[in-house]
Amino acid sequence: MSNDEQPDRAPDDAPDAAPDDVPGHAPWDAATFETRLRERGKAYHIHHPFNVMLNTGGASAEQIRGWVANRFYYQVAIPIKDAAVMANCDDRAVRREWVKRLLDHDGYDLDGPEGRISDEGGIEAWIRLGEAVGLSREEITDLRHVVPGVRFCVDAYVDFARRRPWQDSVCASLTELFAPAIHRQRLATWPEHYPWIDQAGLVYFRNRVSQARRDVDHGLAITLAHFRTAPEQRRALGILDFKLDVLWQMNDAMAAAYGLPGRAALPPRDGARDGAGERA
Ligand code: AHQ
Repeated sequence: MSNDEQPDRAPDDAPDAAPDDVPGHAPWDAATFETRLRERGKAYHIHHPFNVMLNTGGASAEQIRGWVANRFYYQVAIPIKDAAVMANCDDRAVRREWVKRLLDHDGYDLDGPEGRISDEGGIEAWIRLGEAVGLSREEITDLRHVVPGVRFCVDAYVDFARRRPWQDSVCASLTELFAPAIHRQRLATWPEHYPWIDQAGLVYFRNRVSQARRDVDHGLAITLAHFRTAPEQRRALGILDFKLDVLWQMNDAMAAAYGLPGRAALPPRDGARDGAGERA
């Protein structure tokens, strides 16, 4: 069953179902709809055991390096995903705002009326995070550490943005409703738990706190305005559930590869790729 025919992901017996969640009910007003979206935060990957391990000081240097190297694949996919959203979007005002997300990650060098403005971008900042945790630029950027499960999750997200109406991708980006908390959590805990990591490497998280807020203000307004009928609003919850699954499953794959407290990592597969073959 393709995603497009996928039934609403919010089953009527969902734990947060309320009488107005049953088919045929009237659409939620904007405040209620926003509350329903925010209630999904219970499934956000801040609660995943791998993230809890990272942010409570339980991670080894190898687990941190594995997380940074694997999440790099997600980071470099974000501007590609956002370019797909823009390619599908026929609304210039939306694109004028959405393009900021690409620039946040890819960086820019622009000649403005007051002279040149430039920023190295979030991808470069993530590489600096990688170097701060002991990875080389080369082993970060050649993706040698990215495990198949992370790759599949990220590729599914990019493919979603390429195939679905741009408003669906705007809705999917709303996992960032919960992102400022996870970035603040890292900024608050990593220096104490991992003093060996140069704090200059944490600048990505610092930048994302405000960028995520700006993204969410824009994405939430579009989502609340676009998904109007009750079935559309339930479908929006299903889209958010899909993206929450993307983030959660990435952590599952990293936990399998690098272990959790009290749980050993799964042995690497025999004949693991040596990088010689071109990715399909
Ligand atoms: O660094 C992150 C980022 O730039 C984005 C863009 C946004 C999207 O378009 O889906 N989501 C997102 C996220 C980022 N960081 C994640 C993290 O845990 O560091 C969280 C993730 C998100 O909440 O979707």
